[in-house]
Amino acid sequence: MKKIMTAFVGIVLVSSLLLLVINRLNAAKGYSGADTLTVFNWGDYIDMDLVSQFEEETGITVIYETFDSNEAMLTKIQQGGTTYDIAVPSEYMIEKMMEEDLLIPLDHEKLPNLIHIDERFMDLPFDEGNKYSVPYFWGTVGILFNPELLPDKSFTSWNDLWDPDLENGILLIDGAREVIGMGLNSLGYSLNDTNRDHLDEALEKLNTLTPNVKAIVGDENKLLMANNEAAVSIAWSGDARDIMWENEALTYVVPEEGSNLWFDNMVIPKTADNIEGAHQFINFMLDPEIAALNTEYVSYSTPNQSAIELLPEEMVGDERFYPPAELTERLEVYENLGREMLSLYNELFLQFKMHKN
Ligand code: N2P
Repeated sequence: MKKIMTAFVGIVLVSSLLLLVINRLNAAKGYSGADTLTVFNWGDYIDMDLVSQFEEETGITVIYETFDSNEAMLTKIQQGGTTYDIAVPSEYMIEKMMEEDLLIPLDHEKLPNLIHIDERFMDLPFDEGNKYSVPYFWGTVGILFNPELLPDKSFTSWNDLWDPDLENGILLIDGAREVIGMGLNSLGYSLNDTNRDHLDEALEKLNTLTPNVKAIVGDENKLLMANNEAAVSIAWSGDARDIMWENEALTYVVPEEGSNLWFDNMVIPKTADNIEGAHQFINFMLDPEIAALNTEYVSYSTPNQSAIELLPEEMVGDERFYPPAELTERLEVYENLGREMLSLYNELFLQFKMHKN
């Protein structure tokens, strides 16, 4: 018995010592004991080679999952079944998540690369002082179209989409704010309108667009447009940019009545298990060279000023995708309209989809 005890104590001692050494080594490399990191991001929104590079540099294994709307992302985080360490919501959703106490405050001391972000994208009203979120990409919503397939058409207004010649020709984004917003904007109302009559009017107007709607799509939008399978699509600017590299016939416009200006930021949700690793990941993505490579890959507009200096002029000098402040002034950022209003937007979008089918 004594022998067994001695052996047991010995094993405990040796393994504690080993653990101590491992921890020291890990600390020297700058990461905590947790060795996985779960990242929850929009589809097609990162260069996966950079994720591998992060894994190599830190020894952390990244579990990567995607979503296709802010609403879908929120539901998964609220359910709490997965330990998401990083998520990338848009501004109105960040505000809503803050309100619902779903986010962990960031430690700016662990994010030295924050200095590379253009001041224009810092300290925005949805998260003053960037307490909970840091910029990832930004952009607009507009009309992507193919002039070769539609030689006599031009698009300057949302109302141009109601042209009967476009029957079964338009792809829509699968997003409640985007589609209802388009209906509101086409009537001259705000994207943040909360007047029930205006919202009903927007739905009625959208219902009259259905003969022209070919499909309501997610990331397959890009493939369909690149392959000339549809002539027009409502698109986020970066997706439009991405397809335009592939199919040079296409072009992108932000309608004159206005549209949406959006900001997607990285956050650490309350579901996080590896807060230390999450900060490392955010700081890694903010590194100018990494941000530049990521921007080249996804084609969205980067808020990282130091990365912009590393990127080709044909990319960052294009005002359709890097609109100056004078142009963004007439655009609207989605506001967090509160639980009831956001459900109403979702409900109206659902009714529109049902009407379409
Ligand atoms: C990337 C989607 C970008 C999200 N496919 C726009 N907020």
